[in-house]
Amino acid sequence: MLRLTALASTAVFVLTTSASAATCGNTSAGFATWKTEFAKEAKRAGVKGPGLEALAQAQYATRTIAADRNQKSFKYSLQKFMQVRGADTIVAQGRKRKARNPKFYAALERQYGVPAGVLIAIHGMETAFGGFMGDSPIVSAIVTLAYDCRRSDFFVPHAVGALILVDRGSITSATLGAKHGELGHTQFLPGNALTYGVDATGDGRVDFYNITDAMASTANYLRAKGWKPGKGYQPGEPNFAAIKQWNAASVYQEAIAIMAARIDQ
Ligand SMILES: [Ca+2]
Repeated sequence: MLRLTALASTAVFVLTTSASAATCGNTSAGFATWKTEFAKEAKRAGVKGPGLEALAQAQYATRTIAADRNQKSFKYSLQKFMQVRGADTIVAQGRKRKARNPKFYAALERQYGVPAGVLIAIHGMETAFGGFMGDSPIVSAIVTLAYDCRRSDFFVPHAVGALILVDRGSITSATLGAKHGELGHTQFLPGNALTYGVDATGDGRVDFYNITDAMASTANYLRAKGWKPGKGYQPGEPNFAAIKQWNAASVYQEAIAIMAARIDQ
């Protein structure tokens, strides 16, 4: 959720807003009509049969809208934030995860330049290493946010992204994620999942609920955001800029850098 502002600048689709754009709404009342209108836009953006079917089946996501309207602004100090998010536990578990699977993380660093600590810290922070990846149906959540008038422009490209992910077999109507449609081990928004997803297992499918695909996709995202292999990632060092692209909150960015360094020690 914190990531949304940062990602606003990295929307992956350019959809022409025309007079025919579907009309947003602030209650469930217009949702069915909107879906019919939006299906035309989605089709123009390249969504095929399975994605359009998922759109038709999408339900108005009441819990998502409630969460979206109740977002609190973020005022923790770095120290408090790290305490609340269990940084010490993430570091301790992260070191064990790295020690258990050194070849996997070494291979990711060879390919993308991103060290294990950064990927593991993000994984720990986003979902407690896959322990909780959300309980909201992604397509319904993201389509509802695209329909809702509050931030329609931001979410429309992610809704289209989610429908294309359905077309490609990465997700289905039933796939669960966070309340704003973030999916998988590291909670990509759907449009970013589509752009940066990597099939690292080689089974022909980008599966963000598979740790191999998810971690490679995360490394690929950071690399695409300018990660420089072998350079530092603390504040003031070259790769901190890439971490900033992951999440807009400065305490989150600094916490990731600190935890990553401790895991990489
Ligand atoms: Ca795969």
